[in-house]
Amino acid sequence: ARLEAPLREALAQNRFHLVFQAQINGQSLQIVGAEILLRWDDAVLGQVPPDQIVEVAEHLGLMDTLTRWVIQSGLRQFAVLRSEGYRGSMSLNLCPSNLADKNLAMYIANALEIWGIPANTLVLEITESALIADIDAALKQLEQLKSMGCQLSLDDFGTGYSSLAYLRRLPIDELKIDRSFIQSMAHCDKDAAIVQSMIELAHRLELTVVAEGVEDAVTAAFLQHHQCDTIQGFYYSRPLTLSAFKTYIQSME
Ligand code: G
Ligand code: G
Ligand code: MN
Ligand code: NA
Repeated sequence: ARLEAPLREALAQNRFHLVFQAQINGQSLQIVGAEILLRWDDAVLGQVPPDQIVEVAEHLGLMDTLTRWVIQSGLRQFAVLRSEGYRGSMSLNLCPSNLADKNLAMYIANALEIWGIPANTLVLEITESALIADIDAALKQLEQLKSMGCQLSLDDFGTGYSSLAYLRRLPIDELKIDRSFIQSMAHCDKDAAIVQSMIELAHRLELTVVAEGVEDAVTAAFLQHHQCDTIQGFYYSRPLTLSAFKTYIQSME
């Protein structure tokens, strides 16, 4: 309840911002994408974590509005990057109620057109829990996004209820291995074996595989050795403001 009034006000007064975290190709070490993450630094409350923002926004029935703000603001900044030569993809997080929002795919189609962004450069990250509520409605939105040409990514893979069943049912392009596996694999043989098997599974299903939460060189080297396509984490870059992300791109060229 403490967050409800401030969140309404922050949304009305445009006080959120977005940060960009680089995604690196495991073989070429080039930047191939960025995940957009929501941030809210409130004068009184301090930094409010995005999962809390999402929880309160859902409770207030403001999640559709917040997601539309993320889409517009994210694609506007993505258009700026593209105009300066950036050719990577951009990933956005969707949450459970977003997939029950029947107008979301159309909204995204319009936003892509307004900002002149090819649909196949936009990746929508979904979590398994997002699908439990109403799988048929969710599937309909996902099929529509897919038919527009957007890419779909299964986020936090390995932590949900029935990961493998979803892999079979959903029209996804990418699998993101949850960072809980990645962060312990350097000192836990079981987690290392699980990660290696997830990479193989993804490739057998012709999916791109992303490791998130990579924080050290040993982990990055293991992932590269086992042909993980994309690596994301503090080892390469923290989530950065747009201008810091531009500087990071230049430093990697
Ligand atoms: O950026 P950070 O690690 O603090 O994110 C914490 C959680 O909040 C993650 O699960 C992430 O997916 C989620 N999150 C971050 N930004 C957004 C957003 O714009 N929309 C949604 N729905 N979730 C987000
Ligand atoms: O659930 P999702 O994958 O969207 O979560 C993304 C969150 O993970 C972001 O809040 C981001 O700040 C955080 N994150 C990104 N890279 C790392 C990392 O290397 N280590 C840790 N601990 N968190 C990370
Ligand atoms: Mn994510
Ligand atoms: Na994740």
